[in-house]
Amino acid sequence: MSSINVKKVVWAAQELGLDFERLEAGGVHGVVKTPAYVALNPNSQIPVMQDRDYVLWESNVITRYLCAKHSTGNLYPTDLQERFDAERWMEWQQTTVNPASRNGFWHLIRLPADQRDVALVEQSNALVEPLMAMLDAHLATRSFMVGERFTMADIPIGCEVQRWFGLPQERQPRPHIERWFASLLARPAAMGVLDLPLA
Ligand SMILES: N[C@@H](CCC(=O)N[C@@H](CS)C(=O)NCC(=O)O)C(=O)O
Repeated sequence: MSSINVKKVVWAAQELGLDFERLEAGGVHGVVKTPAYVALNPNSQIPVMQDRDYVLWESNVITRYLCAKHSTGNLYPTDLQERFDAERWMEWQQTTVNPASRNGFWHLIRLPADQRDVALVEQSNALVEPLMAMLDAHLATRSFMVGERFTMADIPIGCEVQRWFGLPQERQPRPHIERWFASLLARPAAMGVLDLPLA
């Protein structure tokens, strides 16, 4: 499983102890352009989730839905400010860190060697390092993204950091992110997600 967005959903489902069936699609599996798949997700992207008759796409939203349905008051905070702290960091992952890190991942991992562009990797790194400095400072004063317990916010950021740490290149040391990420790796529900190679 190589999609960061699929990883989030699988990890959330595992944290929640859900009994789920996973059908491979996207990338080498194809499927996403078939009429049956497009009917579920007109974006032709993975992941898509089906809960009986209810269909949902957008990985962070699926993560929220599963946590709200099965873990309100825990993974999905009920306190409004705690909940929106979690929402804020999930949004940051999707709208700020992921676009910044995209070229680094594609040009070090995804693309064939003859299509890789070192300049684009360097540009991406220059965007990501300050974001990692910010995340490191945030985690210096709390155990998890939103205080002292694991919540839904740790899932997308954890998947993003797994990708950043997995890139075969030098990076600045980030002791607080490293401590937090080690605690995520120790979670049984993160196995089959955070422990897998990037590609
Ligand atoms: N914002 C969407 C993005 C989904 C997305 O970009 N999915 C990629 C894989 S990470 C995809 O489906 N690419 C086409 C393919 O794999 O065939 C989400 O978070 O679910």
